[in-house]
Amino acid sequence: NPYANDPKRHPALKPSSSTPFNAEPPLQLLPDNFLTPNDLFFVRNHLPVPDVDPKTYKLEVGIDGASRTKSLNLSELKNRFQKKSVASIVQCAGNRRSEMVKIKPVKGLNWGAAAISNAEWSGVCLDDLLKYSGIDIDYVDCDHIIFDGLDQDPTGSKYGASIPIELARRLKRDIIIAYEMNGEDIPRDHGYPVRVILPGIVGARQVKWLHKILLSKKESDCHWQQKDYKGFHASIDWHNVDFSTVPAIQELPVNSAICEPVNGTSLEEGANEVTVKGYAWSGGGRGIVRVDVTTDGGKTWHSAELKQPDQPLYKTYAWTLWETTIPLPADTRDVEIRCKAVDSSYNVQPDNVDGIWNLRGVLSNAWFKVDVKVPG
Ligand code: MTE
Ligand code: MO
Repeated sequence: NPYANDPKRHPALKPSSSTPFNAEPPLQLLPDNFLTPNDLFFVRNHLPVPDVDPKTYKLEVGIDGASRTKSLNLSELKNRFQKKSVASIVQCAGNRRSEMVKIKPVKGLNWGAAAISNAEWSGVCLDDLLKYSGIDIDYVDCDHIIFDGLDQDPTGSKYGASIPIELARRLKRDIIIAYEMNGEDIPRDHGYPVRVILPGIVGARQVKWLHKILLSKKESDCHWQQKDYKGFHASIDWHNVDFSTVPAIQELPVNSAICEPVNGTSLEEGANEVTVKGYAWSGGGRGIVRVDVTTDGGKTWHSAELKQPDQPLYKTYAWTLWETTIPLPADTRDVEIRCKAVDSSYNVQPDNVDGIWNLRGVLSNAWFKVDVKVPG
């Protein structure tokens, strides 16, 4: 059993698969903490968790085809470079997939809306590491940066991913080769001892158990870069899909969810208002400028109070938690609460999931819907 050596997990995590381990925290717990506690942070593993010995761990950095590569051990990573921290979420492209499944089945884990968590990551700036390795990211003649993990399946094939060099140039000093998560060693499930943090970018590229950084003319040839984590329209299904026609998902679209009240809750008898809490986030460092909430199908909108992270509007990598107390319609016992977020480019979430359904159930970011009852 290749999973026998997987770490112990917090009992509150709700698994969507146990081997490999994939789990999300209870949605209503998310707004309790700006930084999600490490043991409640959602887990997305494609393979068994590798057991990495920090004494023998090495990170390799190089250019594809060039003979010289730099190799750094953990203490060199910790001591040779300035330490930098960034608060950044990790969100799976499949977050909220279960809402797409209700329309038509898709292939993938049945995630609710908590396949997203926020942490403060600390480590070395990728840019510093590349400079130290003799590579100037602005001038190097490469098109992609490939990140390889140490986790592998029984046939030896490994997890890996890449990002276009243009994205890396734009993010520059915000890309962290992280060895700490919320001030502690990164837990095994999240990539011990080292993972890459790519703020604003989909979870799938933020390779855990990182052992190699390779600048290349080519993308990662890994399955999850080439044949997965891409978006299509609803008339493309498994019989006619050609994954080579669209690029790999990188920056994620604007998204938000209501964490409280939970769908199906009965509010207090005769209640005439409700307190609604949730999260919002957008890709590419785009901050959240508004979260709109309605209890009457969108006739009346209320602006939620935003707890903005302490980050510039165009470099917002952490989530925005929000809260609002709004009146309930007087004439009904079944109340439909909806929310949508707007980011700094004025991108807004689509009103329903029908128009964005896709065979892998990724990029699910329609208005979030919670139905509650008001007895009395
Ligand atoms: N890195 C490795 N090496 N192996 C993996 O399976 N999963 C990716 C990414 N990095 C993965 C990986 C995916 S799809 C996501 S969404 C995030 O890690 C999840 O990170 P987390 O488990 O720390 O929440
Ligand atoms: Mo993911």
